[in-house]
Amino acid sequence: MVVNVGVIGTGMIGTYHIERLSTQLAGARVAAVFDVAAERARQVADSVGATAHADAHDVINDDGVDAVVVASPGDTHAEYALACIKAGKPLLSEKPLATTVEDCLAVLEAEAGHGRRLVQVGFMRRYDAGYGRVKAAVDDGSIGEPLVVHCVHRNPVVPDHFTSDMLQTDSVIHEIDTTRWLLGDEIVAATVLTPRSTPLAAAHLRDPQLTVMETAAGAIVEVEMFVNAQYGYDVRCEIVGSEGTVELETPSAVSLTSGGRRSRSVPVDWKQRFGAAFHAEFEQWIAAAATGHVTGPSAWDGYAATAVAVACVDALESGRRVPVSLVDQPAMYA
Ligand code: ISE
Repeated sequence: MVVNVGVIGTGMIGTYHIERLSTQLAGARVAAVFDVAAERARQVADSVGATAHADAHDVINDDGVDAVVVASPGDTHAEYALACIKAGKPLLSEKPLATTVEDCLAVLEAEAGHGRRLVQVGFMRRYDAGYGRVKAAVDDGSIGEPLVVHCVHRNPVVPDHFTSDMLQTDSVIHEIDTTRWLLGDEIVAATVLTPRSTPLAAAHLRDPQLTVMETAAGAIVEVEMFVNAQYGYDVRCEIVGSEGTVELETPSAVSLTSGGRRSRSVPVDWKQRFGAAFHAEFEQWIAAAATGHVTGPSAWDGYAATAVAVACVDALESGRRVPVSLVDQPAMYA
């Protein structure tokens, strides 16, 4: 079966997904697209033989569309997730599921009303082979009880529209999700420290930021988030446990020894670092969408991540430790 996919948003991440769906994945084709930039949407649609619609809801309600990828700006995600659930179509929503806790809860309620999962949130790091090995080591007890998680997340540069809050809502949100998933534990409080900013960041930006999160089981997670690190794209994660530690390796990094020096390469950007993870994520989602049984990171995961990210923004702005409390988990996500 070929899954006919509608894509909402033909910006950078949307076109990245469209290219993969059109040229690299068996079992899927892009049938329809929408973007507020209509001319760009038309060009992208023409290049893959899809229809460009004038409204995102026309993509969702197109009878020729079986499943939807939402890659528009974050504050539109909840509206489109609700429309997909109403239409009974599986969707892969880029993170965040929604920008507010209230909107996330509305999506949870709608999905519960539908009675089975339709929503997958694009936390692609869960499909990275290295993170998978870290999780296996935690799950099989190799490191004992997880006590501390050290994370580094560095981007070489960010676009001008990037704000201080986005270090949390757009970037640290990956560590929020991977921590919950790796430890099988919820985050219950967050504090954000701000060292002096790099002179290479835009004047309005607090960069870097150090986020310290506490989990329900008592582990501490610290994330150094730095979006103007210049030298490359660098994501690290080490979990210190009661009986050992496990550390994420950067896949296919090259170690070069020459002229009395040894050096290792660093990925240039998130596409290079996580391209294989995006591929695995889409392969799995297409197979799931074909059966109508969605299995990846859920609307609950999207809700929990947004709840923590919102607390992190509050912690950043107030300088205080901000507790996080979640509603009871509906049975369908257990
Ligand atoms: C961006 O939106 C991503 O999702 C990247 O994976 C992350 O590294 C970056 O910091 C975000 O801005």
